[in-house]
Amino acid sequence: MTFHVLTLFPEMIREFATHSILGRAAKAGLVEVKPLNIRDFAINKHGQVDDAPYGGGAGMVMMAQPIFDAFSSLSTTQNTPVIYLSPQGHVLTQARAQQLSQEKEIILICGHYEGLDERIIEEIVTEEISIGDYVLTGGEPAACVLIDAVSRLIPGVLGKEESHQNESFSQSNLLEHPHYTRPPIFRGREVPEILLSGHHGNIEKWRQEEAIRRTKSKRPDLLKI
Ligand code: 4G3
Repeated sequence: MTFHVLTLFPEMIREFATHSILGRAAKAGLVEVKPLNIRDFAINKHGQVDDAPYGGGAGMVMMAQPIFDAFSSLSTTQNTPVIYLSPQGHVLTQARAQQLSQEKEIILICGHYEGLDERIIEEIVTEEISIGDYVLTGGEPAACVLIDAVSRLIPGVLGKEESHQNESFSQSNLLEHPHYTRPPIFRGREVPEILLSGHHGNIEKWRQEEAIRRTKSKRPDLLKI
C-alpha cells in the first residue's frame, strides 16, 4: 500500500515512516510512504505557497495551485481516496482505519496556517478526517497518526508478537484487559493469582470480565453505541 503525502515538511513524514514497525514494513515492501513537497510546485520565484486571505483577517491561506499541481503529478487512479487532515473532518475511528487498510493507494494532504483555499478541497479532496478534537500547528502529525493506524492493519505488518487480534476495538468495542509480566510482586503489588494458575479457561473468562469492567469505568461511552 502506498501513502502519498502532500506536505510542506516532507522530512517530518519521512522520518516518522522509517522507524519501528513502519520502517520494517517499508523494508519488507508492505507499505510505501512517499512525501511530496508542495513547495516544489510553487511557480513564482519566491517559492510562494501561501497568501493573505481574501476578505482580510489574520493568518495565511495555502494556495490552491501548488497543491493542485502536486496532486496532478501523481499517477494515481480515479477513485484513490484524497484525504485532507483537518479539525473539521470526521474523527478517525478504528472502523474507518480498517476500511482504508484495504486501499492500494491513499493521498494525504497536510495543511498549515489557516488551512487550504476552499476550492482545492472542492476540486480534489474526497474526505476530511480529524484525528481528534484539538488543533495542531500542521497536518503532519495527524497524517502520521493515520498512516500508523492504517498500516498496522495491513496483513504482515504486525508480527505474531504484536498481533492485534485481541486488542481494544479490534473485535469489540471493549478496552483491553490489564497486562502483567515479571516479577510476580512489584513494590508489594501482586500479579492477580488467576494469571499464575495455568488454567486457560479461567484466565480467558477473567480477561473478558476485566475488559468489560474497565470499559464501564474508563470509557462508558463505548458501550452506549
Ligand atoms: C486545516 C489536523 C489544517 C485547518 C490538522 C489547521 C488538527 C488536526 C490545520 C486548520 C491540524 C486534527 C492544521 N490540526 N485534529 N492543523 O486532525 O485550521
